[in-house]
Amino acid sequence: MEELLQKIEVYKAEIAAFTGSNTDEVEAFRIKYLGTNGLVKTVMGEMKNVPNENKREFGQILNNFKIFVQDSYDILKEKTAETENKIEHNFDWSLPGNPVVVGTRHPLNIIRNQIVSIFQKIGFAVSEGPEIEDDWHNFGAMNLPEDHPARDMQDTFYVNQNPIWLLRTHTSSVQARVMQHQKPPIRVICPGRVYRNETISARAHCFFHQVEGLYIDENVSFADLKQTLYFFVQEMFGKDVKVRFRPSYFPFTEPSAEMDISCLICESKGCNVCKHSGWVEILGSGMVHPNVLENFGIDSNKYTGFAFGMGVERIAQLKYRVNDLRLYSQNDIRFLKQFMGVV
Ligand code: 2U9
Repeated sequence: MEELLQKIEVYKAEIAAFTGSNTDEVEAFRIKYLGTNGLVKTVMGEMKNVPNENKREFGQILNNFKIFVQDSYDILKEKTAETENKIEHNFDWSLPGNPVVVGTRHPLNIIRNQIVSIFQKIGFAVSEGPEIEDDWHNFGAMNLPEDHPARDMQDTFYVNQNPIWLLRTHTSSVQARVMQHQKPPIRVICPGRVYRNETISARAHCFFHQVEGLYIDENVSFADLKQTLYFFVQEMFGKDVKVRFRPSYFPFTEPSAEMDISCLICESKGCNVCKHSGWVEILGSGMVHPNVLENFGIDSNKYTGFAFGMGVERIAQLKYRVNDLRLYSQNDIRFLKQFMGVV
């Protein structure tokens, strides 16, 4: 009994010295003393060992102890609520918030969006299609029959289970799908990712991005092609830009031409980018080959069309002076954050 009285005194001293002042600490206090397995319960349990003649006196002591603990807890709880309330009221709501880190648009998406909106201004619709294509949509329909030597320039990746499936080498396959389902007039641009079996280096990659365009109607001429592409470069690179066309060869267009613009980096004075020629190549184009029109049941005596294709990386390289293609897909934050704020 003497021992029990001593324990109670120790607990009382402990409680008086308790300094906890937040909700968690006060809750820990409650559990320790007043909880189901708390010290008050344990002390009360000792009553059964107290001789009958002392039970009355002891009952009083234990009861007082219980009241003391309960009162101490109530006071602590009230004080804590008060201080926490005060902290809340003293909070300066005018403080600036924590900055939210937002991502940046990828430079290729910025340029892709710009190209798309320029062509939308002059009435081109936008179409997208699958990246895994069949041989016919990618090659056959584009006047590139099997064993055609021009297929070598567009070697790609094939699906093991069925080699008629391949990763598209250009977005022409999307125009092919448009021609399958739509009658002329057709005026469409097709942005998207394309694949080639190339060794990765600063100047080549096994995937890149294109925007291709197609315009088919009666009386579409090479003059329409030139004026449309001239409008595009003026919108993209400014009114001072000059253009020139060089004859070229593509199996899907005849005649074909590559388009150069005057070098904006050195103002045509000669630099590394234009290889001291004053001109940089930006896209390929031409009049749609009659075979391609006929492949889709379009009468090539009635309808003509022009088509063009450009690499988004190439345009971005000229706009932002990116000299290594690999930077676009390495996800290096130091590269990407330079485009912060460009929309
Ligand atoms: C159809 C008919 C013709 C699309 C064309 C080019 C010329 C061209 C290259 C530019 C750089 C590919 O990204 S690149 O490597 N493209 O030079 N593309 S004409 O001709 C078509 C497309 C669809 C039905």
